[in-house]
Amino acid sequence: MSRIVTVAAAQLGPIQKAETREQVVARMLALMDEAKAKGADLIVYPELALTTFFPRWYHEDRAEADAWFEAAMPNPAVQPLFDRARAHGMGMSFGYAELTPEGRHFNSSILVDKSGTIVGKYRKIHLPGHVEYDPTRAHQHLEKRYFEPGDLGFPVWRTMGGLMGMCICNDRRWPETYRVMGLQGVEMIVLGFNTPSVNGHKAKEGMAQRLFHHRLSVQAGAYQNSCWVVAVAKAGSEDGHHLMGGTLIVNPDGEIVAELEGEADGVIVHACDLDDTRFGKQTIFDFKMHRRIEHYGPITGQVGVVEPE
Ligand code: CDV
Repeated sequence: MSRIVTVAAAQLGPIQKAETREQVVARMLALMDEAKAKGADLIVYPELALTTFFPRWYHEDRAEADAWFEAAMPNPAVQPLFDRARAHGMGMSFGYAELTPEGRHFNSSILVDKSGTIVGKYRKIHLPGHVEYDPTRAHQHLEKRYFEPGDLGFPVWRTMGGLMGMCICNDRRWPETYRVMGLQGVEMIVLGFNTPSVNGHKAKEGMAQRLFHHRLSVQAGAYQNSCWVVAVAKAGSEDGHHLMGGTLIVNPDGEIVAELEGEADGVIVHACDLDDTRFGKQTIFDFKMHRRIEHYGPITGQVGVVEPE
């Protein structure tokens, strides 16, 4: 048997501060058309796809940052994405900054089915960075200032013929992210990222090592939970701040089956057979057979390290 989801990982090149939602959506539509021509039935865009990666900019008045947020989804600026995806019979996922009616702020992503209905929402749980301006850093990373941690857990949705999950950027580095979805049988995880090509704390950790850690995290998550992972970058220089690329698709054996070269807008497409997840889930990672939860208490019982006496 096979259950194919032909997925397009749609990388966005840099988005400058001055670019409007409408300009970005026009680029996303061009990628969607390219994905359709290549046979895709699901397209995945990056984290915070509609704007520049604004958490690098410090606003003393927190409310000023609300200009980067979407108060409704869909809204007039993004409606063309929903309309085109439905016309193409294509599912879609993208990240955006969410401002709720209650005034709460999240770094969110949505999953839209082929009829144009939002079937899933995820709010980023592992927020990197800091709250206050930090002069010791090469660049600011103020996600902890502008967002609160996600409050929806790591859900998995039965849609588009499979079991689909989402996470966002820094979440991909944490094994708990994948395992919580793995325990719901996830078959494909889609995620977007904005990863500065230099570590703000460690200048000598350059792009090669950053890309290595990215691949390592995603490949391990895919293999250890026997699922597909689609990881999509926003890349290139945004107003002088460089983001690495590394858009890729990983199979349930943890192998990279497609990877995009370069830092511009671009699409890679791969026919992912969701039934390829079965072998790993039924053998070495048959959780019911092999997990030993009596020894996993510290995973949920403590946050930091507790060293022995
Ligand atoms: N947007 C992110 O979450 N970026 C982080 C960086 C700051 C390390 C990442 O994990 O890629």
